[in-house]
Amino acid sequence: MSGIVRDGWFSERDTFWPGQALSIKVDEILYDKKSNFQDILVFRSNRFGTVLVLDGVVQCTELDECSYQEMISHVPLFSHPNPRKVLVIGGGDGGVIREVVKHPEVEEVIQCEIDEDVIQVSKKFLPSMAVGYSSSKLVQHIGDGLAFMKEQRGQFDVIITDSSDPVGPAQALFTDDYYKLVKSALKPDGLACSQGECYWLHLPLIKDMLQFSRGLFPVVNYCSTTVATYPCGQIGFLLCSNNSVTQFEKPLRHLSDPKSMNLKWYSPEMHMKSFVMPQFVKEALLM
Ligand code: SPM
Repeated sequence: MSGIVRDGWFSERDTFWPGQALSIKVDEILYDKKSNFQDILVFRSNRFGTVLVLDGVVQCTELDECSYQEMISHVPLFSHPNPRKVLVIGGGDGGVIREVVKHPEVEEVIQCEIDEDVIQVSKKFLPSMAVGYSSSKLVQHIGDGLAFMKEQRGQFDVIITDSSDPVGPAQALFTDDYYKLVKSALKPDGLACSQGECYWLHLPLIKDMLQFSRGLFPVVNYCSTTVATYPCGQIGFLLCSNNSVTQFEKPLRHLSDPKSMNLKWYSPEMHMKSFVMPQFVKEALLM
């Protein structure tokens, strides 16, 4: 069972986090339709601003999206010495594109998003995220991320997979086969960052992903951020590099002027601290 709106409250109920549900008071439903791939719901909430929900699961809210979009983008980009060509798989709301194009080194961003309706809905209701879509650096493909990845070889400095959870359309993006494709789509010194789920809920899944990634890449790591409207308030990112000298925990380049990048969450300190894990996670993930 997925999220529902009842008596003016949205509840995020899902079998992926049994026995718990975040609820948000709905002030106005702005959009509620089924696309070819999923249910898309957008509502306005006094507490969190505009909220985007796919298949009953919160993807982003105006209040707390910064902690996710900035970390999934800037941790990998600041770990690369010269990220010129970037691929974003998913990220239909546009927030990751918004962050990636802030890097002057980035010359081209290719996005592959399966659901064009999410892009259109974001342009209409989430302009502060969709602003990235006006960048001249962006080349867009509408299609399946896995199929797109099969056609790429040794091209990208950085690949960011901004997916929903591994249920429905995004399931394939959490598999060994997908990471093999990521590896070969990267340049020999390229690196990747993917939505890496929550350690309170999905430790076995994260463990499995780390295990198969360690068999493919010389450098693998996991970092964490807090997102108030995600289950348990935590989500992680899986980082993999083809380059054996990559040290994800230490940003390679520093912001000359943090204000000019209009950052709300990311800083070099947040970058470094995001790799500090609780003891039970370190033990489970052999970090
Ligand atoms: N650009 C923002 C898209 C967000 N993609 C990740 C959404 C994850 C939502 N579920 C979190 C559940 C944690 N187990």
